[in-house]
Amino acid sequence: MKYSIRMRAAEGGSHEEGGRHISGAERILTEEEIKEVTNELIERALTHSKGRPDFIRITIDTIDEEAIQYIPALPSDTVHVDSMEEGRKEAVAFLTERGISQEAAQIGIRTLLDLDENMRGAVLLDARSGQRLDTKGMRGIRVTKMDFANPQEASNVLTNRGLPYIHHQEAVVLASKVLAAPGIVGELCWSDDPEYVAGYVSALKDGQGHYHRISQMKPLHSQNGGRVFFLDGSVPLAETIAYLEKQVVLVETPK
Ligand code: WAQ
Ligand code: MG
Repeated sequence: MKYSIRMRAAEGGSHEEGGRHISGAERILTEEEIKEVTNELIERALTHSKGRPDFIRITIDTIDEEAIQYIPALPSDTVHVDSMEEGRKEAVAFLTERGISQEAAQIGIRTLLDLDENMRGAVLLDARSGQRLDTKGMRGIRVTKMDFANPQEASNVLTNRGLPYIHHQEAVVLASKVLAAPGIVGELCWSDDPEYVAGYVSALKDGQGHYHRISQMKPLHSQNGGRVFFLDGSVPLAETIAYLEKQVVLVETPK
């Protein structure tokens, strides 16, 4: 039996009451692993650099193992930039080389820069017009029910590759699921954690997805951050959202 574990934490009340989003995480675990990892997630929520939450919710559901989809991890590379301005230009260039319009890519960057508080989920934008497609306001769409198929092995592989950061490792899982979703052709992200200035873009080229890590997307000590998913309109919006929120996905160890 496997379980989906999700954690979200906020300050100033729950998210529903307008509390400020502090942190969230999702894992897929066996029964033996649940207790230990639940403790880790609580510890992580309580010691987050964005502040101390007064609301923490842990949700645990069983999952149907027959429904698990196994997908490869996106291959990744890192580009080192000298400034956040250069980082954002690099993000736009990567996305526009992969079929996302200049306008949509720029709107994506602007949307994240304009956030004056953190969202819990992502903003969905049309990859051509840049128009917002979801109607979730400051909540956004939250991707859940995903993990590495073999978290320890995946973490070792990425650590040996010079990427020991939990931010990176979790982002590879999320980005791999997101780009596997029907109708999604790209993503833009940088962290809302004040000390983590790296971000990434991902997109498809000739059907192959790629994760492009960018060393700087924002100033140090800033809590600005978020996620934008770009959609091509090839499937109904509800189908994309159902995949993001409900499909159980395990990501294979990066090659
Ligand atoms: N579903 C949708 N949106 C999410 C989710 C999720 N499960 N988790 C986070 N977000 C959104 C939300 O708006 C957060 O405010 C924002 O993303 C940033 O979340 O390779 O750590 O967890 O080194 O702070 C980039 C890694 C790390 C770059 C990103 O995001 C690299 C990161 P954080
Ligand atoms: Mg964060």
